[in-house]
Amino acid sequence: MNIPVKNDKLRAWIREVADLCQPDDIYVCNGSQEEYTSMIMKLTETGIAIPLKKRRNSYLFRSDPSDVARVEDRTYISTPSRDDAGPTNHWIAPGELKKIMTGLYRGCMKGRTMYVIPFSMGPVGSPISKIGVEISDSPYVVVNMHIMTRVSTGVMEMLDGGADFIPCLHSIGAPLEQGQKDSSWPCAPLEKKYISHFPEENLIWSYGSGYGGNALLGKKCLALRIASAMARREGWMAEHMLILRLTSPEGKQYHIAAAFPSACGKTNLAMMQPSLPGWKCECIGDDIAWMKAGPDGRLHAINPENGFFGVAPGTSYKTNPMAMDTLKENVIFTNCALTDDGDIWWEGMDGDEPSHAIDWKGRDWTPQSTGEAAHPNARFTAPASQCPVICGDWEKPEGVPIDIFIFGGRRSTVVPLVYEAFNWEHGVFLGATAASETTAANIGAVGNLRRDPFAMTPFCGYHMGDYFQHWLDMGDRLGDRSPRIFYVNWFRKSDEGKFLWPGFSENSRVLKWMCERVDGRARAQETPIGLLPAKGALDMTGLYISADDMEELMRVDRQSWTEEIPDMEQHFSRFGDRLPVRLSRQLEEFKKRLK
Ligand code: TSX
Ligand code: MN
Repeated sequence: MNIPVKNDKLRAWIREVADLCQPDDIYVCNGSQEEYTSMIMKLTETGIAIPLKKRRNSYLFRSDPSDVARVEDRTYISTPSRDDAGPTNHWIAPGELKKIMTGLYRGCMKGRTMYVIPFSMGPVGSPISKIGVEISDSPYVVVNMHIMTRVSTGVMEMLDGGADFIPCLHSIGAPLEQGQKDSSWPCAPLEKKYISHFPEENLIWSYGSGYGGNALLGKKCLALRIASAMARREGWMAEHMLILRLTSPEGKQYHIAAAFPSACGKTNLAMMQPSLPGWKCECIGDDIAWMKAGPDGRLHAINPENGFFGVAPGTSYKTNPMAMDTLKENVIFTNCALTDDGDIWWEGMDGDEPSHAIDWKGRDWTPQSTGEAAHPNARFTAPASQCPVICGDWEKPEGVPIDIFIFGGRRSTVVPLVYEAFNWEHGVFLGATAASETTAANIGAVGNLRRDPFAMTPFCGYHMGDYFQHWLDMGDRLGDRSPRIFYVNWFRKSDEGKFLWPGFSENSRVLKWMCERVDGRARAQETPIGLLPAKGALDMTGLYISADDMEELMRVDRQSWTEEIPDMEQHFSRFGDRLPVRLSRQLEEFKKRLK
């Protein structure tokens, strides 16, 4: 077979994979409009993609009911030494895992086309960007990669010129026998699914799933798990963070990167529009930040992605109007409901629910039906460039200088609205102990406290203790040019169970205080947990919250914080002797401040 590829490593890899997987055809993608359109047309003809009358060039896909989310129990960090993967990752020895998966890959693309997808994570040619090549037998993956990454002939030209790349092998694990009828979402059963990472050779192997983070390998697999391991080796950072630019009425720009566990509204904050007059907020990214020290000694961030792969249910004009306006055309929807007039729908959308729809499993649905119309993890895939508040500099190759890091979680009690870390090391302690209460979006019981350090638990490609140390090292390197670190909780409730803070656009008041702290203009009061806004320091103009509610929102109760300590100690004990001494000292100092 003639493969139009000049890069020797890539040619050899394509040959090797084709020999193993035995596809009927090989197609090398160029990322063009025509390619996207022709693939979508084929998917439409076979009934796999459902065109939406109400949204131009937009399509609905329905996954197999067993293939609806990332499979963390089947996700592996395969380092030669088990200890190097750490306590938060699943591990199988590279030799053993490759043997198992090679067996699965043998002949797995029979009856299918093998697509070769060259892509850039980050603007093509940026010094912070990386090239990947995904080989996949899923046309759904190809069209999603077109939106979520930069697939282009420019990338192939760089590869032809000898550029290095990260190989990402993907198969849905469903070969077709001669004459066998295909299903609309072929995949393998759970026990044959493997999402594998070999960080010491920058390699990704995924088998058996066609969904999201299991299959679009540029995102969680490359841009977080593999990139985090590369970043540690190379002295930069790959973080599970949104990036936004806030501009003050005076025109001063502040760049903020924020990490939250799932179900805290990260995409909503990334596109938030300030309620404070004169303040402007622009989106740079909603999920991942790659950051490197620039020539100015400051930390510069890029969004390695090209689109948003967001959770649809709960997204509305009330919670995120800018996302809703991003979704008007050129969107792929997965596992949303289909309305009778040819539009999508999901729980939490504005307005009345439809009196009839087709649910995510393809069955008739009415408000009287027992289950949801859209799957709770239903997704939209949309180009970032379509976001009305995408920042003009979002593709700047050198990135934007980060002033502020925010960590946070969902806590109905104990944790106040906002506080600032005393210093970088204390900020790393806040990130390392970040916790969130589980919601219906998590598996297991609702309302349990779960530690999710830096929101990286499922995404760190190496030992979490070493990751904490890398954060400390970055602070040492950046010195007085380090971003300031804050912790927020939008979700504190009153005794009556009412949210104390209105959230959403009103969060701009909290962000404004952070900016003023950076400029040395806002007052803070010292407490055992950190620096809280002094009385009157939060701009509350035009927002009424009773003095009692405000007091409760900001309250730091020594007793309840003391009750958190055993859980923090247990959490830290997981990391054994790889827990940096500076963090155990932070915990000891915290205990002393609480006395
Ligand atoms: O995304 C959220 N943010 C950040 C927004 C920029 N959510 C949604 C979380 C689920 C993904 C929030 N929910 C936020 C928030 O700041 N705050 C809350 C809690 C809340 C919910 C509703 C109201 C007030 C607070 N008020 C009314 O419904 C009227
Ligand atoms: Mn994410």
